[in-house]
Parts: sequence; C-alpha cells; structure tokens
Amino acid sequence: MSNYHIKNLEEYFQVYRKSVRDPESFWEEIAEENFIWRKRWEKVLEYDFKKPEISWYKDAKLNITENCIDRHLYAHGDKTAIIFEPNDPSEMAQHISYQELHDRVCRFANVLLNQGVTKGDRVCIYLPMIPELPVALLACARIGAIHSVVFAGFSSQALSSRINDSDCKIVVTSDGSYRGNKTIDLKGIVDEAVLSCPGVKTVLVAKRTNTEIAMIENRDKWLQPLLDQASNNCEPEIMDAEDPLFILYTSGSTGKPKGMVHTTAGYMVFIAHTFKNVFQYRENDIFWCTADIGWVTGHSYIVYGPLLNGATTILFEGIPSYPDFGRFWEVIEKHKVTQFYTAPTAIRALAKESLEFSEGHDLSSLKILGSVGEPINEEAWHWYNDNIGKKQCPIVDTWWQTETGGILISPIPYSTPTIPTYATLPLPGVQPALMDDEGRELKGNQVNGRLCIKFPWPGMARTIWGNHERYKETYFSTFENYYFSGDGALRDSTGYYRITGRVDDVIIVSGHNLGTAPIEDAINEHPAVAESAIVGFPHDVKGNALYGFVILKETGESRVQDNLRKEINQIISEHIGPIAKLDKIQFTRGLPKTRSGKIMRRILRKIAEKDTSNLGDTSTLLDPDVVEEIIKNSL
Ligand code: 6R9
Repeated sequence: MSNYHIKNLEEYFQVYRKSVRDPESFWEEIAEENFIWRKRWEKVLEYDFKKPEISWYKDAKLNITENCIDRHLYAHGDKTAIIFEPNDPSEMAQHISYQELHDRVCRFANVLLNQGVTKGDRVCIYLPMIPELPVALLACARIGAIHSVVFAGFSSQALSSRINDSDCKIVVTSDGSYRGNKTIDLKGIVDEAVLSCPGVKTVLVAKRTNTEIAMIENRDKWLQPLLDQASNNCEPEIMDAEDPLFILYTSGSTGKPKGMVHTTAGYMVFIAHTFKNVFQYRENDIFWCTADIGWVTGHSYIVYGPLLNGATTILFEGIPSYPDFGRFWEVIEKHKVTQFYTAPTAIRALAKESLEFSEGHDLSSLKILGSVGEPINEEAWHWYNDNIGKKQCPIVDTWWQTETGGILISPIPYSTPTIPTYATLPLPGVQPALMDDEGRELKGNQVNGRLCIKFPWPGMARTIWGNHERYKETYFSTFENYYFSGDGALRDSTGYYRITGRVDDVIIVSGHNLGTAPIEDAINEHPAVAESAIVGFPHDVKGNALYGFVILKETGESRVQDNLRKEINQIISEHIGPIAKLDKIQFTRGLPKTRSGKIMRRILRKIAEKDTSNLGDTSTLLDPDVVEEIIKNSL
C-alpha cells in the first residue's frame, strides 16, 4: 500500500512541495500502488471550480469492495477484518475474518439484488452499530447501489426527509438498538418515517434486540432468512471512477439537509492513503475509531480506510459511559488497540470522571491517538496526552468534513511536532488557503481568515444530490475558484493551522453539526411561536450548547412558559433528534434585526456567551432597545 514514509519534518516538506508542484503525478503514483483496477484511467484529473466539475481517474473501472475485501483474501483470508464489541460487555465480542466478511457481503448483496435493487439505486441504511451495518454498506457498493446511511439517532421526520430526498426504494433497519441500559425502538421510528415515504417498497429488518415488532405484510422482511438462502458469491459490479458510491447528509444553512455525493475511485484512493499515513498503519495494528458509521468519520475510518488497507477495525456498539466511564479503556485493553480515534466531546466527558477509570486498565498497546469533529481545547488535549497516551503517543488532531471525504489537515505522527489545539499542516496533495472578508487570499504567515482549499483532492464530494446549484452556491461561490469550508482558521508564524470554528450558521454540539435553520424551522411550527433564533454558547462537555431566543405570539405566565420550553424541545426531538435540543430558551419581545430584516446573530451569540461588553455597531438595528431588554432577561 502506498506510503510516503515520511520520517521527519524536512521530508514532509519535500513530499509536500512535490505534491503541489505536480499534483497529478502525486495522485497517480498513489493510485498505481496496490489497488485492483479493472481498467486504468485515461486522465488523472479534470476540473473546473467555476461549474464546479471535478473528475479524478477518468474512465477507470473498478469495484471498491474488491479492493476492501477480495484483494486481501489470498494472503489474509483468516485475518480479522472487523471486531464487533457489543454494547453489553458480557456479550462475546465477534471476530469477523476477511473471508467471512466476503461471504456476508456477497450474501447481503444477493439479497439486495433479489429485492430488485440495481446499480445506481439508492438504499437507505438506518442501523445501529452492529455487523450488518458495515456489511450493508459494502453490499451496496458490491452491486453498484448508492448507500445513504442515516444516523440511527435521528428522528422519524429527519429520516423520512432523507429517504425522500434521495428517493430510496428500500430501507435497511433492525428491530431495535441498544444504548447503554436502554433499548430503542428503531423499527417503530422507521414505520413512522415510511408513512410519508411513498417510494419505499421494502424494509429489511435485522434482528438485534428481539423486541416484538409489527411487520407490515409485503413490505417488511426479516433479513436473516433471506441471507441464509442467498449465495455467498456475488460478482462485483464494475463501476466507473466517477459513479456515486454514497450519499451522506449534512446540515446546512437552510432547513433542507444536503446530500453530499461521494464517488468511487477518488474517494477510494484518498481514504486508503490518508488512513495509512495519518495513523501510520502497520500490519498487525488494531484500529479503533469510536464514531458512528452514521457520520462520515465512520464511513471513512471505520469501514473504508481500514478495510482498504487490510486492517483490523473495531465496531463498537456501546457508549463511553456504560456500564461505567471505564468502558473505552477496557475495550482498548481487551483488544490491544494500537490507534484510538475519538472526538473532543467524548474526551471532555471522560476527563470529568475519576482517573481511576483509566488507571485501572493497561493502555500500553496504544501508539497513536486521534481527535476529530471539532476543535480540541487545550485542557482536553493535555488530559488525553497525559492520561491516555502517557505522553508516548502522538495526537493527530485531524481537520476535515463530510464534504472533504477524508482528512485534509493533520500532523503526521513522528514527523510533525504537535502543538495542542493545532491541526498543524496540510497533508501532501492538499492546498489550503485563508481568505479575508474582501475575498483576497491572505499570503504569508500569522494570518487569520476563512479556510478554503484551492486545488481539488480526490476525496472531495462532487455534488449535492439533486441540487448541483446548491453545491456551487454553498462551496464555490463565496470565493471564486476556491472551495470554501465554512470554517475559520489561523496560520501561525510557522505555518501551522489552527481551526477556530464555524463562520456560518452551523453549530457543532458534541461533535454533531447542527444547522440553525432546521432547528428554527422546527420551533416555529409550535402554534404559540412567532419567531426564533438559535445560537451556540460554550459548554464544557459538549463544546457548544444551543441557546434559543423565541418570540411568542402571546406572552404567558412563567408556568406556561416552562411548559412551552418542554414542548419546544419535544418538537425539536421529533423533527431532528434529541441531539438538537436547546439548553436554554429565552422568551423575548423582539430580536435584533437589521433594517433589511436580517437577524444579527453576532449580537445574540455575544449575549449567549455572556460577553456583552463590546457588542460592536448596533446602529444599523431596526430597534436598538430590544438588545438591552434581551441582555437584561438573558439566562
Ligand atoms: C469529520 C467531520 C465538519 C466540521 C468542520 C469543522 C469541525 C472537524 C475538526 C473540526 C476543528 C478539527 N471539525 N474536525 N474543527 N478541529 N480537528 O467531523 O465531519 O461532521 O462534516 O463536520 O467539524 O467545523 O467544518 P463533519
């Protein structure tokens, strides 16, 4: 597998410079190593950021599952591909070998074919973290169907809007799911969602919790008997380099989620390469990424990245606090995990607990620690470094997005000296740029601006499903000829990048991206609500929590207001999911608006942060008095 074997910072700069001088040769060499191509590409890259159109490895033919599975069978068929660690620690872990994975994926692929799924069809996957989940993804990829995984913590309404947006005819789910000591009625959520999805003809149901559930005739089918009858051989569908591999939804600045479309060859090369290098993967490593496969981190670094490298990847069904706060550390000890990749919100939550939870476990197998999803604060970084890595494990603070497919900015262990809160340097082949408010690129170091990427990389999303105009508008219109990430960043005097956070209407709560618009849309559906505005404020575990300013049609007494608060959070739970609930709800007479009617979120943000000393220019406001009133009543 390709590996630039960078040994020190000097070598990094050499490789980096080469990758920028001649990106096509750089990415061509990587693609040439160790993948199965059914047909070679005609051209490495064609692109136009104005349209925008991006094509990598044009005309190449391949199947990604052949690269994830079949390629490893000859030499490593018995090697464990997936270790399934169940929610309940007393349930036995399962070791799924590459050969077994092959058979399970083929059976599942045949079931999909038998249900009439063909190349290009969209399959919605709404499953907990059980082996059927990665198997379902790969089964889709095997036959050229496009998987659209919806995180199984989303509500029925969020699920149905995603099913309808990409017109899925089939949904794969389970009877229920476990979360700590709770059982969740997943199938019930699907039933409710599908009521408003006329296109769904089939629901395949995996058994997990053995809960009694209603099966709707002709629509719902138990998965296992179908798998048992299916053949364990399924020829891979030969795909074009630019055929879609999956759709994954992310929040945006309007109520409608954006279905980011990732394609086959570029994603494969990029993810295999970033996994190998950022985590310095070696033959017998045991890799654990604690994300859910419902998010991009799980797609890329639980499923595709590790399997493309023939690695062993852990699939963890549980949560960090069950049965106690030592669970992560217990799992690391039990499976001798070598690379551990998690989110700052989890680190902060665990850092609040007694050190006895980690001290009671042997963590000496660990070599590299990773962080992703939001900026990691200094305190959490040190806690992670001292208590988990024992100051022996480089921490890779990896910056990337659903849209970027894989990691773009990250230290390379043992080469890039790490500094807390810095994602450090771009990976070779990645060309970041910082822009000022006037749209000029900020040259040189010690600058602060909006984080863009000025040259394509193979793993980037190619479009938004069904809405290319929105793709162009969101990512390529703010700055001409640049991909705009929506994040702010600074480049320090040595060229290191530090991500400062979102500069748009997305708030990251416990590592989950939440658009303010869909939450406001949900709140505004409450009959008593006239208008609302959501902002984030710092929270010591979640990173950010949500603060809602709500104008009621009629102001009631405080008892009534308390009930309204509950109802508003209930509506949010139904529309989006419990992750989007508001921590604080302040009822207000008005909102700070410009004369053109735009809500000045900057002011609300400051109020929520309790930093009202300098609110900046409020003279353009329609009703400046309302600001004083909001400050006076703030929570
Ligand atoms: C992979 C993933 C993307 C947003 C991104 C940024 C934030 C991710 C970060 C980080 C600071 C890091 N983000 N990694 N911020 N440092 N290392 O999380 O994708 O769910 O799409 O979120 O997350 O704000 O724009 P996604």
